[in-house]
Amino acid sequence: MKLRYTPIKGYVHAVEAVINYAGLARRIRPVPTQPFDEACDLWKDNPLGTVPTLILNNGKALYGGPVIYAYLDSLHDRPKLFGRPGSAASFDIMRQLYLADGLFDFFVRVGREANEPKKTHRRHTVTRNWIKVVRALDQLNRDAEDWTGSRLHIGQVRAHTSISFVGKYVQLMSTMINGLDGSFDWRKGRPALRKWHARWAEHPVFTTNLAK
Ligand SMILES: N[C@@H](CCC(=O)N[C@@H](CS)C(=O)NCC(=O)O)C(=O)O
Repeated sequence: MKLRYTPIKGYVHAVEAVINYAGLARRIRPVPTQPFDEACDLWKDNPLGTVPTLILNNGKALYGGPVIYAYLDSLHDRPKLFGRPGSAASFDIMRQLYLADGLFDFFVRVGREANEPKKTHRRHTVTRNWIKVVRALDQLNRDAEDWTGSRLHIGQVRAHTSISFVGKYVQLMSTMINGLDGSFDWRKGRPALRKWHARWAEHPVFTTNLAK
């Protein structure tokens, strides 16, 4: 299989974590892809032109991170990251996946302002998107109160990778974007999430890199 991804450190992390968990690294060839490059032919595999996109061995493509995670989760015999299909728990796991994936997407939307000349930054757009990041973190902190001792699931995998990405880039982004506070620390006021994130930070699922 080929995985088309953006070679920004941390960006492809959730797919990597699922690949690590599932033990599938040998079956996947990472293909660096720049979706914002005019000449990029990603649209031939995925009309939406988004990464990640996974090209299966039969040539068919899967796109949308959560779709790819679900497919990869079907390929291993370990406890399933998506839980038991159809169970109440599985829907709550998917809700957390959607939340953590959305957190990441809204953070990226804030970051996209950096592509515009600084004086035309739309403060209202930055504020509106940023508040969603903050509220998603608050909800994940409430969810994390139940995560201690629970088996790793896809909501947690996406939460861990999204939060790490925010922590890694918020300060840098604030230097490029009007109205973004670079002193923001997602750990402050979110003790359950902080403790849980630290507990998994050095786990090979999250530290083994597929994409160079
Ligand atoms: N959460 C979504 C995000 C997909 C997404 O928007 N990826 C961005 C990463 S830069 C992209 O490819 N954008 C290309 C574009 O907006 O044209 C997923 O996991 O599929």
